[in-house]
Amino acid sequence: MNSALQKRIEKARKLIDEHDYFRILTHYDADGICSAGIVARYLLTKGKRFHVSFFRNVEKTKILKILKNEENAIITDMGSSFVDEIKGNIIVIDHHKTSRDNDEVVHINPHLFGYDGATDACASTLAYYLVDDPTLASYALAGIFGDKQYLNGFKGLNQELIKKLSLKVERRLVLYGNILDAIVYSTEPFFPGLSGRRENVEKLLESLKIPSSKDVESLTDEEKIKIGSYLSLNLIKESRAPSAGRYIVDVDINLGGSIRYLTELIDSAARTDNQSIALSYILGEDAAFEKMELLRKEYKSKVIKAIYKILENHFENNHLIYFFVEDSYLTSTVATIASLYLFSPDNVVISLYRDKMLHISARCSQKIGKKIHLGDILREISQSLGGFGGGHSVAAGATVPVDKEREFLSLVERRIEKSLS
Ligand SMILES: [Mn+2]
Repeated sequence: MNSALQKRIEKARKLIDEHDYFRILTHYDADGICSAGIVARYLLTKGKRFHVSFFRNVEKTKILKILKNEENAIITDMGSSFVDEIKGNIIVIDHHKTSRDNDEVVHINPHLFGYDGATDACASTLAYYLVDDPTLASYALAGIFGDKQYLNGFKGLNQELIKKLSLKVERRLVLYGNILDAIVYSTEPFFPGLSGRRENVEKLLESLKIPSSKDVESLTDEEKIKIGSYLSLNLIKESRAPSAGRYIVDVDINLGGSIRYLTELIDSAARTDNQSIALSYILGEDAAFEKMELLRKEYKSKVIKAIYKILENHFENNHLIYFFVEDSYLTSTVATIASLYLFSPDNVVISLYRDKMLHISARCSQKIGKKIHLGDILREISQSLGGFGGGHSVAAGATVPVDKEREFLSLVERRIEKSLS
């Protein structure tokens, strides 16, 4: 880590040492929960008090109002976009693209120090460097996995963290627990015809002579190869993402259990509006684990239902695929899954949800992300239509007035077409 960033982090530690109570404001997703949880746990061990609030969107007006009434605050996984509008005893730990900075608060963002916040560090990585407590490492990793920063290898501060903790990055079958449930509830990868189709999975296991009561961890090597190759074949044959088959074995880290699985649990709590259950687990409440497992099944069932609908019903243009979802929490999850596992990596995938506003979540492959910056595109277009948005090169979001739907889509289509042809 470079010394300028190190200095900022020390400044943040000093600010924490000087005060007894902090209001913590964070984004609601896995990286948001983990970064806030890491910081909260740190405060707890130092005998300090805190109050955590989760935000679905960066609701600037609401956040500024809260900050006005707080002496000390820590904002994680957001905040950089309005950092020049705040001052006081505030620590901002964010990794979203920015060039804004402000000496009147402690602003920790990798973009200001020569790192790329899309690949080199997420909020949880930075929170970990702040607390430097190996017992909290699994949550830093869950944040990294949650923000998909393991794709194409760990880089920057993420890689440094893994080295510092001497962790072994392995490749494994990305299924967990009971083999039958593992396939039935799998969304990453999503197995067309098997995910959400219990009877089909039962038949498959029977034909492969694998007892459906077995746990993935207790399968013999031969059984693992049998089921693994069947499933990757299923992906190659049934999915339109030719590379989807390779995801059946993927990167994981074993640190008191699979980090990928822990990430799914925290993410499911986040997306069923049970952020506090995941937070309580990070704070040491072991019983929350089982609750998260139930929430995972509940959430995965919803996601799977939505995916079958999308496969039947989506709109397709040259480099753009878009579809609607019926639950606002599904918008970004389903966009990610569709981009990785359902459609060709030559497409930009856009997931839409309508209420009083149109909520947009866009994803593309790293390959396309080298030619276009979805965050910039969505920010510019949404702002021109009276909305807001932004994000990373390969993952972004926006919100525009619902009557601007057609205009929004045609502007995005034109921008993408222009950049990719
Ligand atoms: Mn994040």
